[in-house]
Amino acid sequence: MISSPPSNTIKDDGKGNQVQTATLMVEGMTCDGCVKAITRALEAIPGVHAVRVSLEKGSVAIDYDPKETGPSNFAPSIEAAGFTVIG
Ligand SMILES: [Cu+2]
Repeated sequence: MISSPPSNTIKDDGKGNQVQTATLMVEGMTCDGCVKAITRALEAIPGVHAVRVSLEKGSVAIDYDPKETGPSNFAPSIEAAGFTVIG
């Protein structure tokens, strides 16, 4: 399996707000229930705008406002939902 480093990109939402995207590799996601659980857990964090889960890649991409939150808040929420963050 090829492992890639977590990516971190910044873009502008067109309204002058910064939106940053963090991509985490997560182990243990197998079905739509897992996708919903992770999405719900992350969207509950203030400053998280959008969550995109790929079961195929085992990745979770999180769009967030860097003024409000950051990747250090994401892993604990994912793990609290019962999954393991591996990268
Ligand atoms: Cu599941």
